Amino acid sequence: MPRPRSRPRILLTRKWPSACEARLAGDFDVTLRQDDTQMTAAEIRAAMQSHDAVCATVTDPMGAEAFAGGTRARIVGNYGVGVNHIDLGAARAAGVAVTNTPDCLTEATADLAVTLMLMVARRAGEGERELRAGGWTGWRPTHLVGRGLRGKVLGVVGMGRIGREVARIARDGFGMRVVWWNRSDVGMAGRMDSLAALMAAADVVSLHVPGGAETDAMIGMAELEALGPAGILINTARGTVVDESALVAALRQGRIGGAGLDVYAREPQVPEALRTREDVVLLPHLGSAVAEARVAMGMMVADALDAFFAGREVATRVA
Ligand code: 8YV
Repeated sequence: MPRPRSRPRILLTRKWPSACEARLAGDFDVTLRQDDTQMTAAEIRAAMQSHDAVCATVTDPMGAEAFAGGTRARIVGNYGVGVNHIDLGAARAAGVAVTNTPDCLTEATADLAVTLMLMVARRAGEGERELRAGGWTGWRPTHLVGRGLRGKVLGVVGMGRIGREVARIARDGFGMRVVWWNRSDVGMAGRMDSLAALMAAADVVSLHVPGGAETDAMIGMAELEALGPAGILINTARGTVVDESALVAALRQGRIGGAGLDVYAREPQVPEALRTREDVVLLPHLGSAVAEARVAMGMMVADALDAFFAGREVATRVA
């Protein structure tokens, strides 16, 4: 049967799980970029002129220029919860709606923060690298001895959905005491008066604030010094939340004990000064990389587009 011509034209900037692509293809006239390369700002701008909806990801630069001078696109469906790569003010001014994918990736991202915590504390990355390089000479009592998490203090910075889930796992699963810091009160025990107080109280700090101007370089040398020489920093939020140069300096100078990172200020660039250190665990932005979560994210974007083009309320609208 020929497809009606009036179907909205939508672009997926990256390859999505097949089930999501198939569903979108059933509802819309879909442009798929199967080469799955990162788009440039100019390509995004052109896509906003040639499509009714652009389904973006964290790799797509959507600054003011993407919305400048009016666009054919009336909605950006972001595949991901973080929208710091999208100029929401410019979108609003241009009358373009923006949606995101909350909730469905909370557990996946929280689990990865805990994975990093354990990997750093138990020196799992060091051990794996040593073994693969053929350097393991056999068991010995003093080999790669790490630290336990039980009874230690976890400091959660940002008590949104993901921060709260990390706190729950740490408390219920590892017997950690949880302190937290957040712009607003979330009504749980352990609230600290300031970020400085949290950094000083915690053995492990996990970051769960959004990216963007408000949190840019929120963790600098003063915060890292307060965490102390045995302290561990975990970042699954956005790379820009941490001053990467200060982090490298703090690690070099022994001012903190280690770090577990999933995100970086200039992805996919990771400073060599971090890549060559044994006391850091580095993952390539895998927070939501769980099959079920990735399908749920795509379906959530599809729900948003269906509702939007049918003129219904969109539950996941952020602009
Ligand atoms: C996503 C994330 O996979 O949802 C987010 O904000 O950081 C990731 O886990 C990514 O943003 C895809 O756009």
